[in-house]
Amino acid sequence: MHSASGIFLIVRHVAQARCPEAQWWYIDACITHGRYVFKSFTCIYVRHESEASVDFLLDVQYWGSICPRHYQPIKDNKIMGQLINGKWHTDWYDTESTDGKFVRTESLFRNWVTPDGSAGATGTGGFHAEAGRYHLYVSLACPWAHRTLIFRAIKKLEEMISVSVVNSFMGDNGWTFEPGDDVVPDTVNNKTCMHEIYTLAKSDFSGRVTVPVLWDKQQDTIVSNESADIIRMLNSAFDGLGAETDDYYPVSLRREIDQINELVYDGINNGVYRSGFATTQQAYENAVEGVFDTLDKMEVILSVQRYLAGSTITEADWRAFTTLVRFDAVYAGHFKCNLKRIADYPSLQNYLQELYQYPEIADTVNIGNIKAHYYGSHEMINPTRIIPVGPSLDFLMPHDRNRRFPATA
Ligand SMILES: N[C@@H](CCC(=O)N[C@@H](CS)C(=O)NCC(=O)O)C(=O)O
Repeated sequence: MHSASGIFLIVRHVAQARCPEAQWWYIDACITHGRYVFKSFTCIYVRHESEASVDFLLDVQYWGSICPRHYQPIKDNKIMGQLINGKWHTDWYDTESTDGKFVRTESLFRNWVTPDGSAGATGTGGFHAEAGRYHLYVSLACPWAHRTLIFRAIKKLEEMISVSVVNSFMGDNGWTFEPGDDVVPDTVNNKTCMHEIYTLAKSDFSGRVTVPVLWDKQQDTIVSNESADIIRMLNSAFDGLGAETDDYYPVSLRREIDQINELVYDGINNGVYRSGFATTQQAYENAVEGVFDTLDKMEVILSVQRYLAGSTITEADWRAFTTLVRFDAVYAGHFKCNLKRIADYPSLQNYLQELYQYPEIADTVNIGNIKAHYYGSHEMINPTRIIPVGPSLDFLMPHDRNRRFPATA
């Protein structure tokens, strides 16, 4: 195939292995000027001039001198998306500028629901706690979204806060409500993709489209997309409306909880992602070392006290739980955190069983969905998308935490 200028480019569309339309593309609009350089094989992203918003992932066999405005080299066949000025782009996390390290981006909607609608720790006011006003968008696979489902359950907020559950597969369009196992469609905004919820709230939104999202049905906007904040709202804002009044962030333990949260967030919540998404050996090894240092520390803490912040269960335990419960099923294998399993840590395993058996919790855990998401969606880690059969897990085995640490009160 030849362009008008005689410089040519032959490419094959490889957007997804499952794409039924895999075919050869001829992108002459991208070839503008310059020296003709032969290269044998590489991958590039090309944005076709005539379809400014569409990125093609191309497997380039021969390429001429391509206008730098129209391509950016990418590392691998990695697809995942984000919004840029309200437009959806399929980009994987950029680890090139950080020596192969995965760096999590900050959540951008940081308002708070409060009992009287006054502003919370960040953001603006106007989000008064009311039954039926708020909606949660979650993934059953996501450990951050799982935190919010746990708080909705243990605070008995199911009747007050409605929920939509995305499809476990996160592909070209990011999180979607495409029909599939466990999906609870978006009956609030009737959207198909999670990125449409973000652009409903902010039409020129730029950033990653993450779950969980707490949506305000009254102002038609996102209150927050930060799970750490959402669980604090659920912990107290609805107490006056009939929520369970147990307090998982009591004033007397805040210092201990904050300290544990920091250790657990860096070490394991985010640590397993830093391991799994690392793209250099060094970044991976550093991350894994941090994960197991932290698990070792947690094992020591839990061998002398019942919960992470002392003798009372707190949000610190729920924040650790969502990583621990996924660990042997996905982080040990898929994210290569494989020095040990949680099952090899006696106190952590015993503690994990206790938390799993806490009222309302087991129903929030869906290991099948978790495995389907991680092994099925991260094509650059698991190109075959084969989901391992094991490990066999039994979180219902009796624990003896109450015998080892009897209540003192
Ligand atoms: N800091 C956020 C992180 C949420 C997050 O990263 N969620 C992941 C799912 S486990 C996600 O939606 N990722 C999509 C993406 O990064 O494009 C929170 O805790 O709420």
